[in-house]
Amino acid sequence: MSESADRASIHRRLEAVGQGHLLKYYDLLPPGEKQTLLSQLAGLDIEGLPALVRDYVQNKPAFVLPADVQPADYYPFNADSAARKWDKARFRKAGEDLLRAGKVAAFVVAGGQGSRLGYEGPKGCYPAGAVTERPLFEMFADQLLAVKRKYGRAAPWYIMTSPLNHSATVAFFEQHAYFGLDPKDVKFFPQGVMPSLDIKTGKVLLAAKGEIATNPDGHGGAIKAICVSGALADMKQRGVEHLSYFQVDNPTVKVVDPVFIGLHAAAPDSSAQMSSKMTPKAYPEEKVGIFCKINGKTEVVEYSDLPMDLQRQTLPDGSLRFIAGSIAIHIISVAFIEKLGTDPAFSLPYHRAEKKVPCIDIETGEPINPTTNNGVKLERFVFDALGMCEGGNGKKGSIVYETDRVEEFAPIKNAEGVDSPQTSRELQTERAARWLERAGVKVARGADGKPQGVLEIRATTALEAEDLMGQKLPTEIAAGTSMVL
Ligand code: UD2
Repeated sequence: MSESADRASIHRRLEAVGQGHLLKYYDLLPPGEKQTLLSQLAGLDIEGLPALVRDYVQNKPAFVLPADVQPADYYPFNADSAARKWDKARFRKAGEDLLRAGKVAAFVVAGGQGSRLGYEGPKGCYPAGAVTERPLFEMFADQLLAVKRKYGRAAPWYIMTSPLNHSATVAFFEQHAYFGLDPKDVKFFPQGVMPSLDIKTGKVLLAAKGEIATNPDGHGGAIKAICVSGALADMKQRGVEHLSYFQVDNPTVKVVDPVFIGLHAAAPDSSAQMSSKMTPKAYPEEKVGIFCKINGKTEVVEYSDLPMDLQRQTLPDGSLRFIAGSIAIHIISVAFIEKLGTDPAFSLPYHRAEKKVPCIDIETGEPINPTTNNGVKLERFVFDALGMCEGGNGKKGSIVYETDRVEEFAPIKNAEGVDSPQTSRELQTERAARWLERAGVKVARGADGKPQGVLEIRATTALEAEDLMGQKLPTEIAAGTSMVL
């Protein structure tokens, strides 16, 4: 079809849904930009826009808490706990066998915009090592180098980017020679985007005269993106059966954890479709999703949707009843992704967020840098797929495994305060100190119990505390030491 026929047909479709303004500046654009705008518009679900505007701009979806909401069951970190005894060694072996057989891949979602941190560029490039300031991506790559050495088999690494940071992410890996990984084991693919909508009118915002404003479609976009990008075919061709899913902002995450993989794949109550890690909430108001059992199925309820009286409820021992906070670490089976992502009827719900979206004024064409929220962004969340796992009601379902916050949750989200580079450095140091103390090293701690220095243990030195045993270590770490092992 000719460009003018393309334009005419898209214009008709846009006019029919009240979005004709998107072509207002079309005739003024240079030829290349005309084509780019038409392709961007052709990729939009134009006929789906009125429903989105009605449901998420003119109205706000109301969350209705189901009647039967219980705390989710979980495998406690301490496998000898009276609440639930389980055989950690057995599941570790099951997970290690899968790693040795090449059936596990690492999967990081790195398509987010990282606006809270105020860092320009892909968040994975952020300097995160407590002492070395190595970028997040390098910290994960180090783990994968160590995993290959330990299990004799490389775990491939899938990296979900977004169209907004894809080339910058790939260029970063190329500049750093893939941090020593074999490039054929590192696969990048971009997630989809959603148009950003004007908060008052529901009109799609224009980022420029020739470009609509979009946002990545949420980490839930991963399921479709894996299927359509060729990543699924690559996984199947390699024989990968399970994806170890994590977020780009957490430098201490275990990129692959044999115990968790083993539980997911082999626990009697696991559907082996999608499993999750949790840490006990630090306090009732902590802003993390909460694992609940809804009509017998494990699901995450957003903190803002669980009534505060439930969040504050305690058990006789004083602990929180709804204690299982989501730290966004999952194992997802490739078969589950294929089942969902290739089903035409599959979709995850949208979640609405009000944001400041730079755009142009449709009337004048002048750029606007808003100081208050002017846009609605729609995102899908991957944990909404948990309720789609088969089982529940006593049958096999989705399992949750407790982990220790210091061991694997030191996220960098904000420039200052909670979940900041400073708190992450402290947590990385605390974890290193614990590992060293377990290996018999004396670490100087202050009156507040915190290590008096900054410590970092590279994953290539130790993936877990046990890996330090038998290594040549200092006998003592004095106050004020800044040390990398
Ligand atoms: C997420 C969880 C929260 C808790 C916390 C733990 C949600 C909605 N909330 O909060 O419950 O588990 O993490 O750290 O998930 N991303 C993409 N594409 C997108 C959007 C995000 O890849 O379109 C990635 C992003 O790059 C990052 C991760 O998803 O790796 C988390 O994104 P976030 O910063 O929006 O989530 P956060 O910290 O609000």
